[in-house]
Amino acid sequence: MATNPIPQFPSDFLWGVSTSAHQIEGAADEREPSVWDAFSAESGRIKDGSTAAVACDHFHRYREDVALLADLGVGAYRFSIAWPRVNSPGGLDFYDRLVDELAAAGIRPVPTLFHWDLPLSLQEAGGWLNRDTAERFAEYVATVVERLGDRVHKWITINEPAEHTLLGHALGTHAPGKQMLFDALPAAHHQLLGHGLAVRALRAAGITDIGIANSHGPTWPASEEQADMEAAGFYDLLLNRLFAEPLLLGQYPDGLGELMPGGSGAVEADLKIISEPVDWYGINYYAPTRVGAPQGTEIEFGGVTMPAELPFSVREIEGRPVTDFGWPVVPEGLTELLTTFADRYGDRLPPIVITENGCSYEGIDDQERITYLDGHIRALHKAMEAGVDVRGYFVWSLLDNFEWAEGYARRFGLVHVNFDDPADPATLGRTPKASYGWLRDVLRGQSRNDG
Ligand code: GBH
Repeated sequence: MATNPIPQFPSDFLWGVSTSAHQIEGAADEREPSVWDAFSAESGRIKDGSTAAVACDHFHRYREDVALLADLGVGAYRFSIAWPRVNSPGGLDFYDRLVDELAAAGIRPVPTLFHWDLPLSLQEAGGWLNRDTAERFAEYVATVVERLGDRVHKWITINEPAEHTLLGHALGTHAPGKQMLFDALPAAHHQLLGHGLAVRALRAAGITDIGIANSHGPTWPASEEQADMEAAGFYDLLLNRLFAEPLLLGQYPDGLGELMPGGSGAVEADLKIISEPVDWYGINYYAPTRVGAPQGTEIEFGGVTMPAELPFSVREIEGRPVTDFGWPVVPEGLTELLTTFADRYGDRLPPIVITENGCSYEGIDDQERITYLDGHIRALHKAMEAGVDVRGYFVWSLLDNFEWAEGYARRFGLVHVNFDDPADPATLGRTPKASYGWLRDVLRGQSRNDG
């Protein structure tokens, strides 16, 4: 366990925790269905056969959860707004109440407008493979900001379009369960377009604090052999550059634009929208990925099966502790990622916020989570000392929750949620873990300027 105090961060540094709507809210019968409801209902999709129909029942217990945030001492709370709920009568009322509750506790709300739970009706019209979804997204964003924009100043457009493309559309292990491999690229383009249109809708409503939450990580080649280096470069292209460069540079890297719908002319015009400046750039970091040349076989990795025909193969990072999910614990990967981004994009890179970082471990006395967070917060500080402009850090997650295809089997929370026995009155009871107390002490140790 860590004993040295965490170094001091700037007094206006934003400390927070993150969640997402589908993973915690429950109350599925009080909103339209989403792609995740349909996906979870198919047998074999979710490892423990569960659904998020009730999840943490945050929809009904949000006051208790805000009290946990207040006691933790975070300055900000990142949650997501469920588009299928906003589509339902009175759906925005819930977020209205949540935002007021947060304000009363002095916690800054940071909503994400899309965290993977697309309304099923839009999926039936083609979902993110259909360009129209980007336009519908912007209309929905305009409705939300009209209602909440007087009290919510910091916004996130979309969460991890890379993972939603890869897992949801290329490999099919997440909703909407498409296995299209490289034919999934239009889903990436339309999410990026939706992001750009959302930025415009938020600007039109006077919002001046806008970011995105992109999944990024260093890609480590399996060896220095040419075939491994090329495969790793390609993985870096897909995970990092494909999503950073249209936003930051207004262009797709390495000819990927030609694979996007409408041909290069249409893509050129869209890139003007996609590269609408953001005020900060959000990064979700979990671990680096070691990548080598294809091995001609299917590979099981980090809970995902990768087909043999991919032009790369993901390899194990050896000699590291791994989380319950099997992801390696590599804090210095965060320093490397941030300094690499600063080198690559220079002046084009806005200030960064770490919008997610965390790990899955069992148990309430979660010393491994403390070690993980301690290491990553120090690694972040190191990047800042090296000159990278980072303005905030959000832990994934406040609560144990519905971890997508893993169901309730993976616990990322600072707070334990009792999912075990539906007959027990203590079901869904919240118990702060050791890491919660640890983080509270870390936050108390930071000099604060809450202005
Ligand atoms: C995020 O996705 C999501 O935004 C969030 O909803 C989710 O609950 C949370 O993370 C935890 O999963 O096998 O070592 O190569 C994270 C996407 C994809 C990041 C898999 C780590 C594999 C690491 N993750 N990736 S490794």
